Amino acid sequence: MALRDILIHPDPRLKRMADPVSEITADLERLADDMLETMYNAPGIGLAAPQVGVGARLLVMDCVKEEGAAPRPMVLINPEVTWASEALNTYEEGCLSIPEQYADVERPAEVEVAWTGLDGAAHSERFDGLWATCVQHEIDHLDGKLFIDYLKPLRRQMITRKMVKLKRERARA
Ligand code: K1U
Ligand code: ZN
Repeated sequence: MALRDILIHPDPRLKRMADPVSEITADLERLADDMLETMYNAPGIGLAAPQVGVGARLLVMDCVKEEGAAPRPMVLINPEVTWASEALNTYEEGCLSIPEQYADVERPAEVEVAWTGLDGAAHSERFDGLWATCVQHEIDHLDGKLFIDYLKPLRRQMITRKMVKLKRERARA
């Protein structure tokens, strides 16, 4: 397993629609392992392949937060929201591609998601709470959408300027 570099916004690779995965290969298994390690190391609760520069519809997540609880690493290939609740939930979201910036985002409180697992089997599950927020945030990444795209243009521009500055500073260091 290896840590992968996480792309920082703005980057054109974060704005592209990711391609469906057509075959589960050893490379894809390695990518999923690396992404889980990168996510836990960050630390984060989710990570989508475009964030590590891979334009494939694959995401990982683990929203278990309770101290001492068993982790639940999940790998979702070609995930699709098949049902969304009318009830909405607001959560203060962050993003590993937009470090240290947080904002309230309103999304469906519950979603049902269908996906293919690393074993090639079809899965479907209803998510709520933080899991629902996270899986929608990650599927947005696969569609080239960031949580700041839900904000007013001025706030989005301010955050983007901060990220441009951060990238410039990191490049100099
Ligand atoms: O996709 C990402 O950039 C990961 C992101 C996922 C996410 C966070 C909050 C709401 C929706 C989706 C993160 O993991 S940011 C880091 C974070 O939230 C966190 C870090 C350590 C402990 C708990 C949470
Ligand atoms: Zn994100």
